[in-house]
Amino acid sequence: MTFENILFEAREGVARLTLNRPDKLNSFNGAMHAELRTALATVQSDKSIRVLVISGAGRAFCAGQDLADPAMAMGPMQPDIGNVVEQHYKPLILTLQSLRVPTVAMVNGIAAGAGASLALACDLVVAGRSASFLQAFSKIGLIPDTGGTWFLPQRVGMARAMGLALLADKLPAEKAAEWGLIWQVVDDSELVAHVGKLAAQLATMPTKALVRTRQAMHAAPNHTLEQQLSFEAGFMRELGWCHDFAEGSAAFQEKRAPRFTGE
Ligand code: T3D
Repeated sequence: MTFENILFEAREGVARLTLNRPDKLNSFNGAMHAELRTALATVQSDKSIRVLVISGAGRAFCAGQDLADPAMAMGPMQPDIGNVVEQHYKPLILTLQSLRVPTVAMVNGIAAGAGASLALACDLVVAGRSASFLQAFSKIGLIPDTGGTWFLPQRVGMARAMGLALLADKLPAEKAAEWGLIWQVVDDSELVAHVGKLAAQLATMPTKALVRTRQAMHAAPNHTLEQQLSFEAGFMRELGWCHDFAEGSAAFQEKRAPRFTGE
């Protein structure tokens, strides 16, 4: 599959999507959004894919919205930024959150604005030690969108979320891990190999169970404990009828490694 603003490849169960506008720090433009939709549709439909890794080309992960892209309704003649958010960023995040495979953000450099939100929308965020997270929005008179106001307080609590959002200071990767914003930080030189191993591991795991785990975790804040227990029971019922549960249980009894298929 050939794209102009992203790179996309799938091998051995691992799909790798790389934002590829390095001279613009991989900021989003309209064409990139269209290509992302196509790539994510492939991940959703290709059953051989068991995990998605998102990263950025060059020195950044993603600097958010391309502030110079005229097609994205910036400027006084087309001021409906809300429409851009509805048309591009909202579906991007909803698609990622409902994806049928686990997702990993490999944050190789700065993740700013909607780029930070993109990373936080992934199930696991692993950053290189020199990476950082920047809620750039208040610097240009906007709010943390692309799910930023949803992800931030859930991960780091209201006090830190407000500090990050209002003051728009860069949060270094190590501090982000310490605060629970992201899963892990590793040395820059080890990032690609580390995430490669992590992705290979996820690609052999019971995919449906991983995705139902994501869905259950995200549903929890809107449920009472009793509702959540019922919600969990529904997923357990479904998973109990799946191949991977039968295989996992059999492998345990037979004292061997399971061969999960994602089904
Ligand atoms: O339509 C809508 O707006 C709705 C959606 C909004 C969602 C959002 O994401 S709003 C937030 C948008 N993002 C930002 O405000 C971040 C802007 N960028 C920066 O603050 C800085 O570039 C960084 C802190 C991310 C990195 O700084 P630094 O010093 O490492 O790099 P730099 O020199 O600023 O940038 C390098 C190049 O990338 C530069 O181009 P040049 O001068 O070499 O030709 C710079 O203009 C370009 N670049 C960086 N970010 C963006 C960008 N170009 C377009 N859009 C960007 N967001």
